[in-house]
Amino acid sequence: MNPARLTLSFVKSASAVDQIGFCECEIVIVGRSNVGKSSLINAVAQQKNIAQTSKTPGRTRNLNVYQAPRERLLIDCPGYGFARGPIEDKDRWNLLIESYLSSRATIKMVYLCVDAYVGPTDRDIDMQAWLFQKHIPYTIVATKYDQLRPSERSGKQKKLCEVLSIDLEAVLWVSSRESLGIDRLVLDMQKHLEL
Ligand SMILES: Nc1nc2c(ncn2[C@@H]2O[C@H](COP(=O)(O)OP(=O)(O)OP(=O)(O)O)[C@@H](O)[C@H]2O)c(=O)[nH]1
Ligand SMILES: [Mg+2]
Repeated sequence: MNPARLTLSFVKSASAVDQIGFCECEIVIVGRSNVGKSSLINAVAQQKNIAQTSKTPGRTRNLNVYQAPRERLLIDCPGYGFARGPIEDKDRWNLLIESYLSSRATIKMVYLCVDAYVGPTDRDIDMQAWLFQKHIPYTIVATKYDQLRPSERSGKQKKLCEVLSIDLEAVLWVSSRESLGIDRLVLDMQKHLEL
C-alpha cells in the first residue's frame, strides 16, 4: 500500500490575517523556530521543496498558506522563540499568530510541534496553555523522533508527556527525515480537514 499523502500546493505568504481568504476548513502548524514545521509539510505532501526549510531559525516570518483539496487550507505559522532580531519583530509575530488563531472559525486543528529531543520549552508550554484557554483544538506533534536513541526513547517520551500533562497515545511522534509517524499524521490531518 502507498503511504498516506496530503496533496498541497503553496498559495501565498500572508503578512495579515485578511490576506488568507475564504476556505471550508483549515489546519495549522505552530511551534518554535527550527522545530521542523516546514520539513513536516514537505513530509506529509511527499514533496521535497514545497515548503522552504532552513538551518537558520526564523526564516518563516509570515503565515504561509497551502492549498489542500476542495478549498481546504494548511497554514504554516512563523516560528516563535527566535532570539535574534528586533523586539518589534517578535511582537509582530506574536500578534500575527494570536490574531490569526483567535479569529478564524474554520480552524479545525492546530498541530503544536515540540522537539522530541529537546522537549517542551517554556514558549511551547505557554502556547499550549494559550490554546487551551482559547478553546482551540490542538494536537502535540513531537518532531525529529529520529534523534532519540532507542535507549532514551521511553524516558524522553514520558518526560515530554509529564511536562505537557498529556497521555503518551495523544502525541504524534514523527520524523520527517526518516518518514516515521507521517502516515498517522496525514490520516489525522485528512480527518480534521474532512477529506
Ligand atoms: N534530524 C532531523 N532533523 C530535522 C527533521 N525535521 C527537520 N529537521 C531539521 O531541522 C532544521 C529546521 O527545519 P525546518 O523544517 O526549516 O524548521 P521550521 O520549524 O520550519 O523553522 P522556521 O521556519 O524557522 O520556524 C533543518 O535543518 C532540518 O533539516 C527531522 O525529522 N529529523
Ligand atoms: Mg519553516
